[in-house]
Amino acid sequence: MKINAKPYEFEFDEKKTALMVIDMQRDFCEHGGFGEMLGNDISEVVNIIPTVKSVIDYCRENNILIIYTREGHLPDLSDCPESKLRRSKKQGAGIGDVGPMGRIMVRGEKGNAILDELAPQDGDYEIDKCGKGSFYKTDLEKILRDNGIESLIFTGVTTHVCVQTTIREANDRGFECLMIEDACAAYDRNDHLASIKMINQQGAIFGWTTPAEELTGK
Ligand code: TIU
Repeated sequence: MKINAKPYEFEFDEKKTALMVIDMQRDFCEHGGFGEMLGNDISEVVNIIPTVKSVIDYCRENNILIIYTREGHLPDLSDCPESKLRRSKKQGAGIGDVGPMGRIMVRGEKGNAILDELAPQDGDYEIDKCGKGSFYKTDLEKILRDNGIESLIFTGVTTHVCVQTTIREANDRGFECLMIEDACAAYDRNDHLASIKMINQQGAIFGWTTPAEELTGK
């Protein structure tokens, strides 16, 4: 299949493609979550939820493998670098402390969960990660290789942090990456727009970008 994208058409085989839904968690998308506690306005992120849903629905209908990620830490915080812990506390959002949605950024807590309206279903993969990139200390690369995946479609938050870090990691591992522009968001729109420019420059240096309608037809 070929779709319009920047910097040129993106070609992929649905059977060798996976959809990545990056960190669409309460912690990044709802009031009282980690993202807001860090000092961000969540409105840009809230705005993309229906578009992310439309991309997920399209992928389900077309039997494209769906992989969800969640950023969070083990309850004993043994997978949280001291630097990340220290900086989170300095910002007033101490990882492991009790916040409005349970222990902040801890796996299994309310804030760590994927939004109800985008909930994973049987047959989807769910990956817990402790870093911004989805490959770091996870089974993601093995899952992709075992499923014969060559291309990745990206949705999620935040564009310039976890989405772009994962695209860079995937690109270095030889995957063809397509970022869905209006199904990704940063808290600051300028960071989002800058990320799009970084990804699709220099003849797809990290990958391609396109609006959701080019994929879903909606
Ligand atoms: N703070 C911010 O922009 N993002 C994160 O901390 N994590 C993700 O991007 N998921």
